[in-house]
Amino acid sequence: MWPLGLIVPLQDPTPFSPFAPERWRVALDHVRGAGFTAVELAITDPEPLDPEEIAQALEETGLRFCAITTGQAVWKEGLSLAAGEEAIRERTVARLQAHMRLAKRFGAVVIVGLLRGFQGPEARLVEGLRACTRFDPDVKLALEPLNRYETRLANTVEEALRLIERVGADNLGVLVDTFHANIEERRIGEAFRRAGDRLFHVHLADSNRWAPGQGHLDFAEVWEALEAISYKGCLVIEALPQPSLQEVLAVPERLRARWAARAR
Ligand code: LER
Ligand code: MN
Repeated sequence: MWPLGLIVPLQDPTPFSPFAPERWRVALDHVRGAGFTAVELAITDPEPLDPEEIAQALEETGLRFCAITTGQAVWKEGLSLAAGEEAIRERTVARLQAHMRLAKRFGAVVIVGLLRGFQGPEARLVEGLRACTRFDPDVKLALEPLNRYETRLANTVEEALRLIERVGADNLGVLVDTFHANIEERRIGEAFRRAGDRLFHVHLADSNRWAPGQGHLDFAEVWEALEAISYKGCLVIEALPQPSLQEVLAVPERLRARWAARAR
């Protein structure tokens, strides 16, 4: 039903992907081989990357490059849209704009997760997001509500939508991650419905950040809500490779069987 993706890092390892960045081309083959049809690339800094090489690898595997996850630059370089220092805010906006240049060619969504920062006045965040949305109105940005233990800025869909309204741009939407929604939202299904046509991207993980089906989250509620809002984007598994990598790679088969059973 929905294209299903996995995360592949290109430059720095991430706990949410079982693959090593230096073997990203082989990783794409594994992703495809497991039945995924899309990929989210984890990119710290797009400047040194060769878009041609990425395009070629994607063409060989037939995978859709659906989103760029950008948060690794927080740990590596201390970037933040809400930072007190103007120079850091400027570097963060420039980095997101570089992501947008790469994303444009592939129709990928640029994710604003941890890059927004841990704390700071919302006005700084609004200003930074506005500078990005205006940079290229044809590239979509997705603000991801993150749980309270990761940031104080935009923990819920409602808070993200309020910020988006203040920014006032059609190319800024929401990424709902079921792991965060499970912590912060009253009802997960309601959160997806509230996002509605502003839902630009989805991360799937269970209550324990393991693959869907390995925790206690009710995904039927998620599928119902996605159908109700006629969601047309991708679903990307952002899970720890627990209890095993095999469980993560088995997700496409398991989910497709479940979706087929729902459709009957
Ligand atoms: C990023 O997509 C995310 O969900 C965060 O929890 C990463 O720290
Ligand atoms: Mn996420």
